[in-house]
Amino acid sequence: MSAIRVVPTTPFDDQKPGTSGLRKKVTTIRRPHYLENFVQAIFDAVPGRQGATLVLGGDGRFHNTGAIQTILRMAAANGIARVLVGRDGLLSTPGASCVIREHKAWGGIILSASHNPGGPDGDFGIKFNPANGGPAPERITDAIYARTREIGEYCILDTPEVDLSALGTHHVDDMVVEVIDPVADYAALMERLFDFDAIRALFRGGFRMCFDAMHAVTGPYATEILERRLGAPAGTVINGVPLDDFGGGHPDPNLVHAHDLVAALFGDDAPDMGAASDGDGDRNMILGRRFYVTPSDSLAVLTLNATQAPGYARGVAGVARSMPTSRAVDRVAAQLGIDCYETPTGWKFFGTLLDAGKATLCGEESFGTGSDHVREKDGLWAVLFWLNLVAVTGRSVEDLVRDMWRQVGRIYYTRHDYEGIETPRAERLMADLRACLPDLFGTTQGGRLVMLADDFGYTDPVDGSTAGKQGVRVLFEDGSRIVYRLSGTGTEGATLRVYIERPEDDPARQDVDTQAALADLIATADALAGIQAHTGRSGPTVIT
Ligand code: G16
Repeated sequence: MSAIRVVPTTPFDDQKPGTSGLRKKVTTIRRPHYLENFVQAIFDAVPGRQGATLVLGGDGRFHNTGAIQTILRMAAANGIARVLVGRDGLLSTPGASCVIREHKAWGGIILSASHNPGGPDGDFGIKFNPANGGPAPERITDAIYARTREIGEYCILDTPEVDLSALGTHHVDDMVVEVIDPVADYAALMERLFDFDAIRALFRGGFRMCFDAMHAVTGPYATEILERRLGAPAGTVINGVPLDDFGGGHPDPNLVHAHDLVAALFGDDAPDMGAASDGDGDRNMILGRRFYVTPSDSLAVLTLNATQAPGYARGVAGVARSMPTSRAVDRVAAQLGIDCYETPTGWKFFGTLLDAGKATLCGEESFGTGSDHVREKDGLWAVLFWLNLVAVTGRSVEDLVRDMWRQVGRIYYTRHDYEGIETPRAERLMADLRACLPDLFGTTQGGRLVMLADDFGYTDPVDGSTAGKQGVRVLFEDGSRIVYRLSGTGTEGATLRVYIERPEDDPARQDVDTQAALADLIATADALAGIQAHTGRSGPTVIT
C-alpha cells in the first residue's frame, strides 16, 4: 500500500461549472493543482465514493490521458474500489452514461469540452455524472463549486501510470482498474433499440450514407456499428480516427464546421443521407441529399414516428425540449396527445423528467437529441433512429421532414451566434434588454404585436427545484418568437445567442430559404436588443 500524499492547496476562484461541466483552456487545466482541486471537490461533495465504482474516460483531446492518470491516482487515494476506464482513455459522453448505468457505478468523470477545439492551446473540460448516468443537476454542481471555494488539500498516490492501450485489469494499490472496450456496452444497447435487420437490408439495397466523425470520439463507435454490424460499405465513416486536436478542426456538427460532409451531401452524386457528431459524441446533425434537417425538426420527426423503432414501439410517454428549441415538437406532441415540457438550456434539466418517466424523448436546438435509453444526448443514437425510420418507411430523410411539415406546419428557425464579445459588453446588452421587458408587452415591434416578454424561469415539475434568468424571450401574436441568451459553454469572452422562429402553416410557403423567410424578424431582433450598437458587430459569426 503506497502512502497517500495529502497535498496542501488553495482555492481557484473560477471553478464554477457552466452549462455542461467545467470548461477551460488546456493551459488553465494544466496549472499546478487546478485539475486536482476540482476532482477532489467532486470526491468531497458527492457522498458515497468509498468502495464504489467510478467510470472514467474522455473524448481523446489533448491532455486526456494525462488527466486520466492523475484522476486514477486520486481515485485510489480517495477510497474508490474500482474504475472502469475506456481503452486509450476514450469514452463518448453517451457511451459513459451507458456504462455508468449498465455497471451501476457511483458516477463517472468525463473529460471533454464537447464541440470546442482541442490541442495544446485548445479547450478542455471535466464533467461529473452521478449514478443515473446524466449530467450532475445544479444542486450537485453547486455543492462541487462550493467545495472548490474552500478546499485546502487533496489526496493522491505516487503510483506508476496504468497502461490504457489494451483491455485488461490493473491495480493502483488496492483499487482495481478495468480497461474496457468503450464501444461494447453501447453497441449492445443500440441493437436492442433499433431494427438492425431492416437497416442492414437498407445498406444491402444500395443506400449510401456518409458519417463524419470529425476526428473525434465517435469514430470507433460509428465504424463498429455502421460498417461492421450494419454492413455499410467501408468508407461510410469519414474522419474516423480520433486525433487529440481533431485534425485542427472544430468538432461541431453544423453546416459551418462539418464542411467535408456538407460538400459531399450538397455535391454531385450525393449520398442518400449524411450525419455528423461532435467531439464527445453527444451532438448530431442529420442531412438528406441536398437537404438540411434542423435539430428542432429532427426531434419532431423522431417523436412523430417513434413507434416505428422497436425500442419505442410502446409509444412515447412525453417529450421535452429546451426553451430556445423551436416549438415544432410541441405541435407533434399536441397531435399525439402527449405532454411536452419546456426546460432551460442544458441536458441536466431533462434528468428528472427522464427518471420519472414523464419524458421519453428530449431535444435541443444545439444539435442534441436523446431519450431515456441513457441520460445524455446521443449523436449516434439519433443517426440510427433516422436510419431505422428510412429503412422501415421507405421514405427519404427529406420526405420524412416534409411529411411532418404537412401534418403540423413548418417552423422556420435559425440561431445567430455572436462569438467572442467582450464580456462586459455582452452583459450590458442583456441587462438593458431585461430592463425594457416590462414595457414591451402590448407594443408593436417590426409590425408584430408583443404578447409576452420575460426572462425565462423554470420550476422542475418533479423535484420542485428552480432556475431563473434562463434567457430573454419575446413572443409575438403570430406565433413568432425571439430568444436571447449568453452561452454557458465558452472559454473566452462571451457568446450571444439569438434564436429566431416563425411558424408557417401554408404549404405553398414552406419552401423559402430560412434566412429570407426570417429576414424581418432578424432585423427586429437586432433592433430590440441593439446588437450592433452594443457589440460593434455588423453580423453574427455563426448561423445555424
Ligand atoms: C452543452 C449542453 C447542452 C446545451 C449546449 C449549448 O452541450 O449539454 O445542453 O444546449 O451546451 O449551451 P450554451 O448555449 O450555453 O453554449 P455540449 O454538447 O457542449 O455538451
